Amino acid sequence: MVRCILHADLDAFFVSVERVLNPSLRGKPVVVGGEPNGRGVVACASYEARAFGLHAGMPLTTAYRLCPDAIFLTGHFSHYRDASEKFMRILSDYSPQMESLGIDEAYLDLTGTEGLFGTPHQVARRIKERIKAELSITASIGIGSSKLVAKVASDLSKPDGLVEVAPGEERAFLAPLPVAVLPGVGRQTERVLKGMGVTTIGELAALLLPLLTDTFGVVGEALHRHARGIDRSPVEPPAPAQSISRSTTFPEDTADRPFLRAMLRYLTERVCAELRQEGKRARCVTLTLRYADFETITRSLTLREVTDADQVIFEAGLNLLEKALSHMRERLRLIGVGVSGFVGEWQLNMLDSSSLRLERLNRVIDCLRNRYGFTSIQVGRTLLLRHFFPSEERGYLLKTPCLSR
Ligand code: TTP
Ligand code: MG
Repeated sequence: MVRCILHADLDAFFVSVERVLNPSLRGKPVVVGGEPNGRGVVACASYEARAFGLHAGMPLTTAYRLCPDAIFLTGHFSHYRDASEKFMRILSDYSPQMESLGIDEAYLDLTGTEGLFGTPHQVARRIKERIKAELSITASIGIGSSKLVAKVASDLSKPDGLVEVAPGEERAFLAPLPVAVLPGVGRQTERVLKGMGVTTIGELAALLLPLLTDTFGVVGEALHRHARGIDRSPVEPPAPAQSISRSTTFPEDTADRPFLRAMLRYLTERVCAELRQEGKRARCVTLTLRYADFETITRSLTLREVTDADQVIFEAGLNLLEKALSHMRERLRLIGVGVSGFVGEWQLNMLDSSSLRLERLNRVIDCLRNRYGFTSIQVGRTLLLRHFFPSEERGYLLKTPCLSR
């Protein structure tokens, strides 16, 4: 049976949300990622900034050199999360089969939904209109018989576009496009293909399978299929996260121990708030440290009992941190903490009375934070972060907030 897959991706997502918060940014080159003299990279460049060669992943200092007139913003991650949740809710109204990828894109399997919602084209128009009306931002949508074709179509239609590839037209649609638009074709593969005289997908599709498998191994088979527009992968919800983590790069490399402990405590609280929200408890705690020279070390510890308590996970993380600090060889640029080894509620043993007390205390703290903001209630240890970071509704505004799970 021919499937019908829709791929939706928000345009210049972080910048688009910033423009809702501050409409005077419209029509201007805008970069979300940090101060132009900062140490980070571009997370999102507006289309006006892209005209100067700016793109995601470029060091901010390079971005500033190429486009000194751009407006550089640190960003508002809690707003991006809210917008992302609303976007995903809109999409989920049109099919139970949905697969979200990251923060601003998702696939919907619309096969067989025509009787309910109209043609895929009508559904796509409706989704675009609702995103504009409810979020004041634009999305690009691709429709095709596979995830591959739908994604390439939506990328091609950007910004604010809608491209539908009719069944049977897949190969002709892909043929003139450069090989790099295919998923999995990175710089290295692109270079090798160029050496073989192949720059377009049509040229790739003309190559014989044995030549591709000799050159690329199993990846060669995928290239052969994809170049013909064949992709049978199903639309399915992403597997539940196996870990939850938070990390941040410091404004400056540091060896300030009270600051490092405070940062660890704060990031642990963020991790545990999510853990409790998901109704999970964890057994394993992992600390990540990155030195100024980018060498990264991770240290893990397994707890005797599973827990979702800030206090217990912080104790474990602090233990790991103190050990690492005792032979710290230079200043640090990043700290992160993560938990894994989850169990759901039903696997819990009876909690002892001190665990129950912590449990009740943390629920009250969660309620207060949900109502009055994350920094409305703090332990003494994290108070010194006030001198380093401004706070916003959901916590401190870190230089590089991390959305990883
Ligand atoms: P993308 O959808 O890849 O990019 P985009 O929405 O900014 O632009 P486009 O119109 O081309 O879709 O990523 C979505 C958001 O994810 C982006 O706004 C910022 C964030 N992001 C990063 O933080 N770092 C990155 O390297 C990339 C690629 C994205
Ligand atoms: Mg996008």
